Amino acid sequence: MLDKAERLKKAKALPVKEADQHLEGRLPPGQFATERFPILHEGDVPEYDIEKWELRVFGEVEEAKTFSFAELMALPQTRINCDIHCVTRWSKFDTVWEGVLFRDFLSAAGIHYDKESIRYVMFHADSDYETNVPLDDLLQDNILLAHTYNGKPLTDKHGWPLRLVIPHLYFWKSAKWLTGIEFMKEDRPGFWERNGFHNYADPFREQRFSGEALPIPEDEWTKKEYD
Ligand SMILES: Nc1nc2c(c(=O)[nH]1)N[C@H]1C(S)=C(S)[C@@H](COP(=O)(O)O)O[C@H]1N2
Ligand SMILES: [Mo]
Repeated sequence: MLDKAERLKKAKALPVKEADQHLEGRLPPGQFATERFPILHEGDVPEYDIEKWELRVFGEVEEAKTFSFAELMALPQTRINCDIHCVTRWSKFDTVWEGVLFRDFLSAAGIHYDKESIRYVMFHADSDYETNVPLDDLLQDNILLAHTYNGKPLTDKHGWPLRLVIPHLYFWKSAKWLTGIEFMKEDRPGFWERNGFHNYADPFREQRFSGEALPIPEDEWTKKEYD
C-alpha cells in the first residue's frame, strides 16, 4: 500500500496531447487539447443537502421563482456533446453532459420576462461566484443546466448538483454550483470579468483578457488537480 502511495506521488503528469490533425479546426488559437479533466475554482468545494438545495430565478422577471432539484429533474432533459475551452489554455473535446437546456428551462418553468428590454443574465454560484452572459447566447440550442457528466452525476468538484455549460465561451462562464439566475436590463461584470478577464470570452477570437495580458504561465493548468 505504502509503495503504491509513493509511486503515485512520484508519477509524472501525463504529457499534453497535441490536437490530432482532424481536430485542428476545433482547437481555438493558443489552446492545448487534453484528455484529462482539470478541476479549477476559487474557494472550497461546497456541500449540499439535496433536499434543501434550490435554484433561484430573480431580477427583471415577472415573478421570481425557486426550483428544487426534483423539479429540475422533472423538466425535459437533453444530452449534449461539446468541446470545452478554459482560458488557462486547456481544451477538452467531446464532453457529454445531460441536464435541462436553458431555453427549455425558460419555457417549461414559465419564466416570463420583457423580451424587448432584457439583454443579460448574471449566474450566481457558490462560493460568491458570479458570471455574466448575454441572454441571446443562452437561447442557442446547446446551453445546458447540467447535472450529469459522461453518464454519471456531476462529482462535487465539477459542480454537483448543478452547473452551467456554455460550450462556445471560455469555461469560466460555465459556473459550477449554481444558486441563482438573475435577469438584467443592463450588463454588469461578474467575478472574473471584474478581475481582468474579457467580458464576452470567445475562445476562437482569443478573448482572454480585458486589458493587458494577465501573467498566467502557459503550463499552469498542467499543475492543477484533475480527473
Ligand atoms: N462556482 C464556480 N464556478 C466556476 C468557477 C469557480 O471558481 N466557482 N471557476 C470557473 C473556471 S475558471 C473554470 S475553468 C471551470 C472549471 O470547471 P471544472 O473544474 O469542472 O473543469 O469552472 C468555472 N466555474
Ligand atoms: Mo478557467
